[in-house]
Amino acid sequence: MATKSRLVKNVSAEPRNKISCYICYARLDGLEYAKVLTDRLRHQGVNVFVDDDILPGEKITDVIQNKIQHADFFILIGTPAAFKSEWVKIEVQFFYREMQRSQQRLLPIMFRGLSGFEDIPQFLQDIQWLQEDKSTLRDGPSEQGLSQLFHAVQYIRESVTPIPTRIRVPSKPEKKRPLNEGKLILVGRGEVGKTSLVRRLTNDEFRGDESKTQGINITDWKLLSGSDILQLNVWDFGGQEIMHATHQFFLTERSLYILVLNGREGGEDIDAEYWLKLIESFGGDSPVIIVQNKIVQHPFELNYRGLQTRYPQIHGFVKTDCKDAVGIDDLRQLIQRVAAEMPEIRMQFPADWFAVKDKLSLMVDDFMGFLRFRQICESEGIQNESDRDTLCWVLHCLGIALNYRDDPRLRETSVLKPEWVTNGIYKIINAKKIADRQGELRLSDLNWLLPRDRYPLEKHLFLLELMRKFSLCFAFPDEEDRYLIPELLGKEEPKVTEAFVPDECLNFEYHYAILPEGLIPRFIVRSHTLSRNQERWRSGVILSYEGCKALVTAVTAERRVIVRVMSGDAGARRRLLAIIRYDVDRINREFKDRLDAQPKVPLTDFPEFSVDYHKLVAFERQGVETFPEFIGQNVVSVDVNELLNGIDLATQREEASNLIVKLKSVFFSYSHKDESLRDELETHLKLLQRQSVISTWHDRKILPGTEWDHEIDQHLERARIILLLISADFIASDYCWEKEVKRALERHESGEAVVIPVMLRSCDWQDAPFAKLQGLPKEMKPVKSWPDRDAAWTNVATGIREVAQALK
Ligand SMILES: Nc1nc2c(ncn2[C@@H]2O[C@H](COP(=O)(O)OP(=O)(O)OP(=O)(O)O)[C@@H](O)[C@H]2O)c(=O)[nH]1
Ligand SMILES: [Mg+2]
Repeated sequence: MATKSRLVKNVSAEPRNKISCYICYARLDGLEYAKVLTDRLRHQGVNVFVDDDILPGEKITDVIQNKIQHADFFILIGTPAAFKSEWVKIEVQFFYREMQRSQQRLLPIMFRGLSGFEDIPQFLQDIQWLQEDKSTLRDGPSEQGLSQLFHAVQYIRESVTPIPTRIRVPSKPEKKRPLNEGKLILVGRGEVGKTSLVRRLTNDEFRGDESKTQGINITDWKLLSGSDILQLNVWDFGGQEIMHATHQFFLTERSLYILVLNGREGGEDIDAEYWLKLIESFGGDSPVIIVQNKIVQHPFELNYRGLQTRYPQIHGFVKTDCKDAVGIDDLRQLIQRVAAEMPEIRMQFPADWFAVKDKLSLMVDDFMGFLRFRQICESEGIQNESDRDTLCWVLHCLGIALNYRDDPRLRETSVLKPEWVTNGIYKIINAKKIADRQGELRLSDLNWLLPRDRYPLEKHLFLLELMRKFSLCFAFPDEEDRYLIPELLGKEEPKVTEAFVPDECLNFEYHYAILPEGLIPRFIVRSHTLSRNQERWRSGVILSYEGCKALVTAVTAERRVIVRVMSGDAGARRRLLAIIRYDVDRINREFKDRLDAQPKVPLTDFPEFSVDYHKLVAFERQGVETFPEFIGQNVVSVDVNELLNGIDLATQREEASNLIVKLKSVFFSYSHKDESLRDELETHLKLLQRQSVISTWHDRKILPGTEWDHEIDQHLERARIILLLISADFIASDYCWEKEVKRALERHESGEAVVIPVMLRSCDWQDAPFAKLQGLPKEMKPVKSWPDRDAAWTNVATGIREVAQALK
């Protein structure tokens, strides 16, 4: 008993300004950590109680209870053994009881990479744990962990007000203050006075000879809001059209937009709509202020109410003149008011977030990898992943480090210098050599297009993928390193289009509610084998197939895509149209039907009038043979069958509606050296795909990140038809030979699949194991040796169709 009272007395005798703690741990796996932690805390002047200073003869539970009662906080070393230990359980129970009565704090520590936490009591689960690496159990607490603990101790020591029972372990004393920083973006056509406005707002000066802004100018502008200073990072974009393409990268959300308009050329409301749509699509619901500049020289009015109804994010209109300093104060005040109300600008920002932001603002690099960002965050004590993500997003919106984190192909890189992106992309879209190649570019072209010191190899893909995200380029299907840059195609429609007189063509149209600019470039990349050596321009393309030619062109003003097929025989024309429709339908689906595309069939005698394709098909199913249509001043009778048969034969429409369930999967086994021939064959098989006779698969369809050999195996196992594309390279390829051919022939033998050798190039194949199989094209004459390549492919496609249709 005496011993007990001595101990109690000792404990109580500790000076009250000395912080005390109790360390709870399991000997089995927490001893090392507890020992080092005890030393380090004692070294910091903390009075530490552990259970090994119990004297012989003392009643253990009494002593423990006493120590816990007198500790300011309770450190729990949460190892798996701890949660199974009866002693730990008792200690935690004591603490829990104590916690109800007094102001004790709990500091639990957990170890990453360990399991066995299923038994944690509920009250421990909803508390912030300090995280350590499991290696610290062997090596002792990390410096990071200790510093967090010391912060917590400090926090307790400095607190005057009663401390909440369960404190969150702060990474540093959690001092937050408002960010008071935001991004102000000026947009508008060239020479409307954007730069002049920035100069007036920030310095109150005006230059009559302001030069055109090249790219982007960024200025810091500080303005007073109550007792706070707000910093706005002002982004002033060059307004010339060539730059619009790259500006979209920087039109971020949660920014304040100033749209500058002039009244000189008329059509200001339309101009306003154009920019407001652009702001809306990139900036979301960011606030917008509309400035009517040069108002003294060219006064003009806008439909305020109409605009504001359609774009509720408009926060006001101001008439200004930079030369005469008219309206500048009003604009300044409005900016200040709107900015001060933006929650993003006012958000509470922890001290360590400020530290990261300041570090990044001072960096001279053009870009930064995600790993580097993580290191910087960690060095400032930001460990938590979701904190890091939020900070990353805020830095993006502020324009300090742009990171397109929604896109897995882009999120690894943050752009620190916007001109790094814009200069690189201008170099690409201004390359004459690429323009000469009809805008086709390979990833490897960036080696000579871009200076290596500023654009290292590993960043080339980032630039192209960024362009792709913003529809500045389009990837060819199944060839991830090959792109089309529409900017490098001519704008003007070539003269050959005049030959496509509607009366002499097979006509088809798509009418759209919204016709996106990227539709034709998307179509070009999909159908590229058919437009090789033909004309391509920004809004259209000529295709060639089996002796016929097709014109596919977008008429932006009417929101239509027009298809005209001429020459060749009727069957070939229908086949080409079917291929075109297959591709256009696929693209329309990529836009998830937001475009509301309506396929239309122009009337044979009045090609300027068209009827709904789906309506015709429905009439046909219901047995309606003719129906009246109002044309100009007259009513004409439309023959359903005649009109539809011009597009595709009744038998094919029937097949299309019946065959879906019987779709046969086709697997291509080929050498990568024959890629372009495989491409051509696939184009010719589109007709069968459109009619839902087959679906095709080859290894270029493997998504990045998947196990390719597993994918290949799966598709090979599932295929009903296996095409062996024969050439000397195919025969020489070990993989094709040993894996694919072997397995294909086994499946053929067992009747599960049909193997068809397709002779691409002449080679020695007579002794090959597939020599006894029926091959294509006829007489096994290599596709490359046919004088008419289309005829060879048609022969192959017909053979495949017959096999597919004969399969049950
Ligand atoms: N009279 C008058 N002239 C102006 C005003 N604002 C700008 N200017 C003149 O208009 C011309 C274009 O002004 P900028 O400020 O360079 O226009 P910008 O929109 O920045 O042009 P870009 O950088 O090419 O997009 C310059 O010669 C300016 O001096 C104005 O309010 N009144
Ligand atoms: Mg300018």
